[in-house]
Amino acid sequence: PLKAVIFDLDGVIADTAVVHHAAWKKLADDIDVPFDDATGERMKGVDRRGSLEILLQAAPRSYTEVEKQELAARKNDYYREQIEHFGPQDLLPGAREAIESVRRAGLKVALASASRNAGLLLQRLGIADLFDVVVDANRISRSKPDPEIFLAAASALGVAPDECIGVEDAAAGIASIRAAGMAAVGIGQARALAEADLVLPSIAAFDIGTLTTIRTT
Ligand code: B16
Ligand code: MG
Repeated sequence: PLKAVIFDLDGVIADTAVVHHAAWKKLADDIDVPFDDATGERMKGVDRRGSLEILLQAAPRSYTEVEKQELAARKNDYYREQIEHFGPQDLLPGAREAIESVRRAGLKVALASASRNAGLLLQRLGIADLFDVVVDANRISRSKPDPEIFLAAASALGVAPDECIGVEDAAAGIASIRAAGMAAVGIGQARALAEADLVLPSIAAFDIGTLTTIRTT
């Protein structure tokens, strides 16, 4: 039986996917590296350092380790400047209701975010107390699409992977959920999330009542 729902943060609960995108675009412009929407899509759900490596694939020269650390830190500064001003108004429409509906149904709720800024964001958004468990990049060693983060969340909740649904906006995240042996709900465009068991256009369409029977095949 379904016992828990594990939510991604960026792009599912908070409208931060566009903020990450804008921060990477600003960094790309700083160093004259081309950056298009397809590159931004590939970065979704991938941790900061992994995202930088994706950006630098299009760079005309190579960068030293010290330079890469500076670039990753600079991108994070750009990102933090924006989320400093975040509040409950930056929750995606229907996000709080989706989480609350899961709790009301008697299921457990966890967060699985690749973002090292997840804790700060949950505070700003005013939803930190809605989660039984929060797993972010600070607590795992292998980034999405590896299943580690979703498996860690299930383990901390004390439930089996096949008793969980994972909710994600990124292809790397859907892959992580499926590799963990969970049912995957994609949020966004079906084309980008073909591996999901079900794709919803936004978190506002999330209905726990219709999800209790969804299973991986
Ligand atoms: P940070 P999620 C991910 O969060 C984002 O989707 C991804 O674009 C970002 O690069 C990553 O977090 C790392 O974020 O630089 O704040 O540590 O979607 O897994 O909640
Ligand atoms: Mg995401």
